[in-house]
Amino acid sequence: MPRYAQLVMGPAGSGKSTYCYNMVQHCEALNRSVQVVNLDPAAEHFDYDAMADIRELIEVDDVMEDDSLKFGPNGGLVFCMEYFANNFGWLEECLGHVEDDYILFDCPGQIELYTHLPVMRQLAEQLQQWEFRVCGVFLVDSQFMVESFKFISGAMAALSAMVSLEIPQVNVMTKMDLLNKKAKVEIEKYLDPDMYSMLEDSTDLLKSKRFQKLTKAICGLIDDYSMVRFLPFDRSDEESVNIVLQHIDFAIQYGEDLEFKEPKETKEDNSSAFDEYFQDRVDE
Ligand SMILES: Nc1nc2c(ncn2[C@@H]2O[C@H](COP(=O)(O)OP(=O)(O)OP(=O)(O)O)[C@@H](O)[C@H]2O)c(=O)[nH]1
Ligand SMILES: [Mg+2]
Repeated sequence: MPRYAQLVMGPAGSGKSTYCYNMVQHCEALNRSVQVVNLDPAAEHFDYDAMADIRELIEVDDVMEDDSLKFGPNGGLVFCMEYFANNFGWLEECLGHVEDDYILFDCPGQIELYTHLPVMRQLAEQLQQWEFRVCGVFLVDSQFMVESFKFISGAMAALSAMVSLEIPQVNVMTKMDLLNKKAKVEIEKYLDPDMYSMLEDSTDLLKSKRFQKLTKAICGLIDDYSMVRFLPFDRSDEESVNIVLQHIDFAIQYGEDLEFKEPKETKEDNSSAFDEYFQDRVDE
């Protein structure tokens, strides 16, 4: 039986720990057992019950207090993650081996972990060796995505993680519940964007021809990868949580080998819910 994992990644404060908590709640309502592992050695607070916590292995504060190392918070975090990568045996022991287990890994927010440091890739490879089917879930805060420039930057960060990890990835825009009506309509074009119209928005603002050319090349690159779709995550709307879960399940083929279990609450068919999500919000 395969095992299933979500690597919940994204910049600092994008909502990773909250996503894990909301996803566990949602899965419990569906009578699905999902566990969370905290992989942030600097975590101060999260609402879920962690099945394993990296702080039992190593903590950033301890590393920073070590006078022989002299690290600040970011260097300390990198040190912790490298230490973790050299001690995957700790994680193996914590995980044990439960058939068809489904685990969310709440990762740290330092963006360099997803751009050029090898540890997240090593983790993904290690999980695959332990028979996990792994999906990257890259979160970006919707508050920072409502302008073309910000969107391009968020999409580049997500692309960078996708290229460096080489696992299926679902991109998610979080905190949709915080957007007002107007912003919800505005953001629709960023969920499944046409990079070329976005390019026009950006180039109007750019005076320098060189920057226009660079922006065009970046938009072309994002378009070539066809990975710019973001799913909206609104924790106050079960349907939007369910759509995100369905996409991830599909990416890791969750459920193919499972026996059917009756969900606690009967859900309606959500096949067209993604398209209807915004219409409902606008109609409200
Ligand atoms: N309204 C709302 N607030 C959210 C949501 N997700 C996260 N937040 C808030 O955003 C802040 C950061 O959320 P976290 O879940 O800690 O974010 P994180 O990505 O785990 O942060 P780091 O681990 O520090 O990188 C907290 O104050 C959360 O309460 C959401 O979907 N809606
Ligand atoms: Mg967190």
